[in-house]
Amino acid sequence: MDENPILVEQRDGYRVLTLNRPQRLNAFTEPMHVALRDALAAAENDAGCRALLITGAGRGFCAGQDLNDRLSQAGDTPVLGSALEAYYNPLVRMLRALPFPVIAAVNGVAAGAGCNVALACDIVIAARSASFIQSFAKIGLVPDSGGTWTLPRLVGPARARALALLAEPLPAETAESWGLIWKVYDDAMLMEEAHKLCAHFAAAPTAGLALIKRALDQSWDNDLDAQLDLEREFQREASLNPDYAEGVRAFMEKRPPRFSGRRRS
Ligand code: T3D
Repeated sequence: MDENPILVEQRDGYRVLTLNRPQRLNAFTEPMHVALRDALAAAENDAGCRALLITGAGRGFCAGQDLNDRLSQAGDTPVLGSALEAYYNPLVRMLRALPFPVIAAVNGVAAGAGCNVALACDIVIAARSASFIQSFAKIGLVPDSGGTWTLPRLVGPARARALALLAEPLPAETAESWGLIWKVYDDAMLMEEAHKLCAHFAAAPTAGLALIKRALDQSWDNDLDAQLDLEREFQREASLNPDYAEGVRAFMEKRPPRFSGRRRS
């Protein structure tokens, strides 16, 4: 068993989680799922954590499910619904619901569930050498971890279909130009840029950002009328947070704001 399938690093105002099974391109096993779930819960419970950075150790980001755990004996076919219910679905739900921005720094190949877990993060940046692969079709599976929901919304139905049906690697630069991800950086610059983003969010009005995440997610289910109502309610809630008053004061006084983030001041 791997000793530390998830490395956790505490920074000033944010945490870094590194998927750490480099010999298998950080493919998911049950212990890795459990460690990741615990690390996400710990970050959520830490009021001082205002952003999360997820990346991979070694040359890959994540190659999806570890297929060593899915090799079946003759006559013994693994049935996968329960693995999604127990691990992948809660992981994606948890990432979407975290009350602060989650940044994926895709340092290398992101395949299968590894690709879709990255795409479930709020901001995805990638090394120029990275690639994104919906590998599922190559082994007779269906994109999971939210892929069938995320892909058409990010890149439109034509590209989503081809990505899912062909399972071809999509180079990071194309992923950026298609709007699948936010930005591509030279490999040597990726982590520096990722830390810059996190440091920015560690000083941001976190409660307001959490409302932005929820509003954007809920917009997919709403018509314009319902979304306008939701914006009214969320704006009301945002304005009750002391960070709003501080933001306005700082602007008027021409100084940088001092946001309380997740702590009520
Ligand atoms: O099962 C369920 O619970 C349902 C959920 C499913 C979710 C899924 O993610 S299904 C999709 C699973 N993932 C894949 O099918 C991807 C398999 N991997 C690849 O196609 C390739 O490895 C990559 C395209 C990602 C990278 O290719 P390349 O040439 O850069 O590297 P490589 O040589 O293939 O891999 C390096 C090592 O990692 C290699 O081991 P070795 O030969 O050096 O000992 C390879 O076997 C291992 N590895 C890569 N991906 C996986 C893996 N080992 C186990 N599981 C993997 N997914």
